[in-house]
Amino acid sequence: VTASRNRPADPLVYPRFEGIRSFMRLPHARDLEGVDVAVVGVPFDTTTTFRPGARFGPEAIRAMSALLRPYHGGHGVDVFEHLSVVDWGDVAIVPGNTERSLARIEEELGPLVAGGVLPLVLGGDHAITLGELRALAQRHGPLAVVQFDSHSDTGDTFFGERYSHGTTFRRAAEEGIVATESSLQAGIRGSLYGAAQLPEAEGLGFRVVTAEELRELGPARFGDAVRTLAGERPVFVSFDIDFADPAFAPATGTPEVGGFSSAEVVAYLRGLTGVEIVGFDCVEVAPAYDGPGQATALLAANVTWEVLALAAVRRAEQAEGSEGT
Ligand SMILES: [Mn+2]
Repeated sequence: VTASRNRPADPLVYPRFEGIRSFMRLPHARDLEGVDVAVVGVPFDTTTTFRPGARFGPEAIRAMSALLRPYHGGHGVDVFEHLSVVDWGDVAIVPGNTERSLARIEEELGPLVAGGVLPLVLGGDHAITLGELRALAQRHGPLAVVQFDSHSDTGDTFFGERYSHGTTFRRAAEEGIVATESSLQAGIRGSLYGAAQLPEAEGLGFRVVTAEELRELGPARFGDAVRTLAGERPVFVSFDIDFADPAFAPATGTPEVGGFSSAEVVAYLRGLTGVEIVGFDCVEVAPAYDGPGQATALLAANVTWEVLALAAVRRAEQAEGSEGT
């Protein structure tokens, strides 16, 4: 038990519409003493290939996260009884330069990861994941990746560029920082550049689960598949908001029809209990295209909340286990 546990402003003292919009109105802090989880913004959207604007994702997600309360009814857990959580703020990226931005992400996450802090990253376009994986692999070795996405993001180059939101997971595989044979891409759908695109992802070793296959599988068997594939490997969950249908998440760079409802999103994430999650990001929220109700940013805030709750459940179980010994 930590002496000073960081938790959100009490929503029954300070109404949720009040206060500065850090994630869940958590303390904005860079002191990692006793901290278990840090929410980190990465406002980088230089490599978007259709609609730009994900640089404003972190602020929009933080704004809607003010709606979240500290108790998770689905798992029956008071998240902040088990975890000390801060909002770290944003990584200072380099607008227009992907490789230097990736280096900045890796550099800034390094001390957090080394200190055993779980980083929950708010993007940003999907290129940022490569910087996160580089930082995490230094501590954990090659990670099992669970990628919720409508696209595989395993292209080789895009208009000659090697670093793009469409090439992230090929670069990660080449760098040996993702254990592709333990990794899975779920929700893949939409028109493709050609017949070779998905076989290429599978050729790298990823298990590709199309949207149709995922629907057939359902949340419980999906969770089983993840636990079996990952085995003992630590897991990185990368959630591209375009996994959700544009009816539920219109504000994204490259929307694809035939996606998942917000209820399905929640169900698939809750299926991941017991998974050792060491890193997470929610990417591709481009708030300029959101409706007046900010549904996309609201969903992204809830996706992050679900992963935070999974971490709390796991921590609670570990505490119970160690009490018995
Ligand atoms: Mn993606």
